[in-house]
Order: sequence, then structure tokens, then C-alpha cells
Amino acid sequence: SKPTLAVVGATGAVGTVMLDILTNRPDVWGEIRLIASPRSAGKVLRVRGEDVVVQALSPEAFDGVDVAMFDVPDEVSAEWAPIAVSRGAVAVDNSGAFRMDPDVPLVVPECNPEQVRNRPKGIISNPNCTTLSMMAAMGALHREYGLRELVVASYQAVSGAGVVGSDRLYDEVQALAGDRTIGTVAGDVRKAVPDLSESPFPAPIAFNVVPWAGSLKQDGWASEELKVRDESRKILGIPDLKVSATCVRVPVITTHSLAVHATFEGAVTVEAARAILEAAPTVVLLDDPAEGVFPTPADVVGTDPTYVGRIRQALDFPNTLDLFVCGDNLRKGAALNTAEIAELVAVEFTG
Ligand code: 2RA
Repeated sequence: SKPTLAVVGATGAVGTVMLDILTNRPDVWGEIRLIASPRSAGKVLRVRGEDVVVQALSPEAFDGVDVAMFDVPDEVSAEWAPIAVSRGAVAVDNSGAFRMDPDVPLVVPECNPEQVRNRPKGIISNPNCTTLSMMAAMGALHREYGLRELVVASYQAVSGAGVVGSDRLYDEVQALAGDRTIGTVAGDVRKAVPDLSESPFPAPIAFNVVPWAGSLKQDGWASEELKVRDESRKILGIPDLKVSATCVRVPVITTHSLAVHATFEGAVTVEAARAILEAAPTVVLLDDPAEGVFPTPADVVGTDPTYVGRIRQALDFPNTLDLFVCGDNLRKGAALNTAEIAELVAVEFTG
């Protein structure tokens, strides 16, 4: 019979997209159980065209569950994913709690699908959306050329910080709209937006860019920047990959973008890279600048592929390509990749 799936965190930004994805993908699941914090329990959500009552997170909620997806904060996953496993489920976790655990695979189906079976703790991790947004493209180029170095700047959407992130940008834009002097004097945006102590971002995000994502780590690095480094190495299986990232939040609701400077073992050509990316099933090439064709977040949001454009041979670096990548941070960056991992596990139940 078809396996039972639990979606933990069903009411959050990623959970909401997950219900849409589960409704529209080939249906491999028997029961789909929705689980959330006690605060959200009792809510009725629609999935696969049916109303489902959200259950409160409890050990018993996992009884009979074969695969449990977690889209919840790190500390909730750290506590509850092992509980789901102890009740017999395989946990597919989208938090940062287990990603760098050597006994937990970090899976992108385009790069390392075989790793789903290598899960001594019964837990499989889904990568951070910033790393994940470029992995399908970088994995395809790595297989052909051997990746050596990645220098990345991200342009991250506010929904990466959850529903509070999107709400904050809408609120700030509303506070600023209509005043045609805004953005002309230092500090005027900061004065006009709602109290920053209530924002998930450390500076105004409307009419601005904020060079910060995540929490402060050693030597001035942001946690998000270290995740790009650590997770890219693990997913691509290149432990000594040289990576340097600068993560920036931009006033985009959903879809992360990355400017990537990727260096390979030998010389690379734009033509060959285009052919490789065109052949990659989940990558879409949008690269005709003369016609104004390149990926932008506003044109990509709500879709599944990884979009690549602006592919250039770096002028002073013969082994290096520069390119621009966009991917929906809630879909491939989070819910879709989690669903794809869970489907790889579901095959074990249905053969
Ligand atoms: C962000 N990648 O964009 C992080 C967390 N989802 O904020």
C-alpha cells in the first residue's frame, strides 16, 4: 500500500507551498497527515483537493507515519525529527539542525540521489535554499568540468525568512509608497519604515539592499555564507572546494538569485557550458541579453526549474565562468526538493 506522509510545519511559508506541490505532483502517498504547533492545531488546510485538519505536534502524531517532512525552526527539528524516527518514520528535514552531521545525507536529487539510502540516523537533510538554488546547475557543470572554486554573491528574497519576512517588505513598501522624495536623503527610509526592532532584517529592506542573512559567526561571517560553503562541498562531494560567499537580502518577495564565479579544473567555453545546462532536465537557460533575455526573480517565482543566464567566460580567468542563477527559494529551494527526496524514499515502500 502507499506510504503515509506527515508534513510538520504545514502552516508556515514552506509548508504552504508544500501543500500545493503535493497537490500537483504525481501522487505517491496514501494518507497525508498535517502537523503543526499546538497554536495551529485544528486549522483546516486543503491538500490534494481534500480538507485536512491540522494535528498538534506530539509523539503519537507520528504513529503509522512512513515519511515525515519537517519545515520548522532548527530547534524544533533537532528535538522532533529523532522522535519521528523513533516512531518508525524516515525524517526529511529542511532545517539546519542536521545538515552537516556526517551521519545525515544532504541531498539534491540532481546531484547525489544515491545518498538517500545512506541514512544511519533515519534522517535526510534538505539543503539551505541559497545553496540549493544553484546546485542543479553547478552539479551539471561539475560533472563535466570538475569544479574547483566558487565565488558567490546572493540576492536573497525576503520569504527566505518566512512569512514574517514577506509581511515586513509589504509593510515597509506601504509605509514608503506615494512619497516621491523617499530615497534621496541618508536615513530617510530608515525613519519612514515601521520600528526596525520588529523586523527580521537588520536594516530597511524596502528601497534598499541589506548585506546580511542569518546570524553572526566567527570573524564577521554570516551563518548563511558559511552554509553556502559547507553545504556546497557536501552536496557536490568536493571536501576541498574553495568557496567564498557574500549573502545579501534584496526587496524581492520570493526567488533567490546568485551571481556565480565558478572555476573549473581546465579551460571552459561558454558554448559547451550552454550545451550542458540545456541538457540538464531541471535547468532552463535564459541567455540572450541582446533580446533582454535573462532570468529575473519576478519572472521565475512560482516555477520549479533552476534558471541560468548571463553566461560569460571570465575575461582574466581562463578556467572560470561567470553566470547568474535564479530559483524559487520556497519551491526548488525548499518544498520541492524536500518532496523529491521524500518521493525517493517512498519508492522503497512501493517498490
Ligand atoms: C534565508 N536561506 O533565505 C535562508 C533561510 N531559509 O533566509
